[in-house]
Amino acid sequence: MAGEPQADCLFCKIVAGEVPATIVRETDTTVAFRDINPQAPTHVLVIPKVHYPDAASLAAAEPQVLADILRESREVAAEDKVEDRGYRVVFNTGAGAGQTVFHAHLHVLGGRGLQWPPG
Ligand code: IU
Repeated sequence: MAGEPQADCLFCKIVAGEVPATIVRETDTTVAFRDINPQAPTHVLVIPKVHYPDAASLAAAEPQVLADILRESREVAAEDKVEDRGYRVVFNTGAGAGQTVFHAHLHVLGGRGLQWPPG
C-alpha cells in the first residue's frame, strides 16, 4: 500500500530503529539524521516516516508531510546555526539527478559557501 514501510528500504529501517543513524530531530511524521557521507559541515537528511520513492510521489500523495519536512529543515538549520550564512535544501529526484536512495529525503546543506549551479 502507498506509504507503507518497504522491507528492503534502508531509510525505512532507520525510521524503525533497525539501522543506526545520528538522529538530530524527530516528529510524528519525520526523522532528521546526519548524512553518513557529509558534503558540508551541516549535512542532514530530513525524511518522511512514510515510504515514498521520491519527493514527487510524496507531494502527490501526502503534501502535508512534504510541508512537515520543509518546516523541519528550518529547525535543523536553526539548531546547527547555519541560517545566517545561508544553507541549501535539495531533493534529488531520479537517478539522473543523483538520487541513490529511493525513499524521499531532503538534503539540508550548510556551514560553508555553496556554489551555483550545482554539478
Ligand atoms: P541521494 O540524493 O539519494 O543521492 O542521497 C542519498 C544520501 O544518503 C547520500 O548523501 C548518502 O551519503 C546518504 N546515506 C546515508 O546517510 N546513510 C546511508 O546508510 C546511506 C546513504 I546507503
